[in-house]
Amino acid sequence: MMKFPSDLLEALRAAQHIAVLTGAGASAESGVPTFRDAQTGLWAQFDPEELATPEAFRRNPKLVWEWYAWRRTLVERAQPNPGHFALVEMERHAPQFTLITQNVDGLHQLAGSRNVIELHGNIRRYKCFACETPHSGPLPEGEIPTCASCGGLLRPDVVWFGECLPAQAYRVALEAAQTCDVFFSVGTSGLVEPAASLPRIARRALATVVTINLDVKTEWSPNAYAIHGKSGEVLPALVSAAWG
Ligand code: BV8
Ligand code: ZN
Repeated sequence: MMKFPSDLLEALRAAQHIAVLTGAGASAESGVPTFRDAQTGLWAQFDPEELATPEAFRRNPKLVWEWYAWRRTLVERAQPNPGHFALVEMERHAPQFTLITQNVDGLHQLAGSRNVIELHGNIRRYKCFACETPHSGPLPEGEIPTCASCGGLLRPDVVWFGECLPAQAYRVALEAAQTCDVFFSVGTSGLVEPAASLPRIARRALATVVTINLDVKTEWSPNAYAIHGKSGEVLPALVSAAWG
């Protein structure tokens, strides 16, 4: 049975507003490869930061399209894991709860989380590369489907490197980091800006910050808790320790 410091459990129970930022590590136990090791097999020779850019799509739309189609099949096979469900449970206990995700797999919504802030879009949605019109319904056949209104190429509705985040999504995420009582950073390498700054902003705003990751050593300091472990194991244990 995992043990947690009593002051952390008290902070969770007393929190008016809990904010959570998730990264690829939160979906790893659902079988979705994390962003940086998503390059297994066929894609081992590509750098995701090279493929996830508008330049790559302009240069070689077919390659980028195939990469996303491959990742989408992995996502469509994936099911939410106990970490996703623990966040649904946590949302029930916090008077105010803001779930911010960098993930594009839609697994939080599938688990039952309600207002999910998708900072980097969603691989299950498409839009036109030329006119940005969102595409709805099944994808038209063909090598690269085209836009019904302007004939431009369709692209995944995700935020590529060098592209701005959806303004409203980022505004809500920033506001949550600045005003929440407890901020969780779950399964993210903290490399990609501006999402990576959110935990620092929360810390500066005197929130209690909880980091759950495989690449941290467990250490508890006042209002800053690093917990080494798998999010699919730590989150359910923490939620039941705090709220029974
Ligand atoms: C922007 C969607 C303003 C696409 C993603 C130079 C030139 C141009 C830009 C920049 C530059 N320098 C910096 C920038 C900004 C750039 C950036 O930050 N680059 C980095 C790489 C240096 N950011 C941007 O471009 C952003 N836009 O800044 O706009 C602007 C405009 C114009 C010009 C300049 C600036 C847009 C960034 C969004 C990119 N899109 N995804 C797609 O998915 O294909 S980012 C992608 O990587 C993911 O979405 C994810 O968000 C991100 C980070 O990955 P993580 O989620 O952290 O996953 P990772 O694999 O890295 O780590 C997994 C972690 O989980 C690890 O720590 C591991 O230990 C842990 N883990 C594993 N298993 C578990 C676990 N933990 C717990 N339990 C487990 N079971
Ligand atoms: Zn179009």
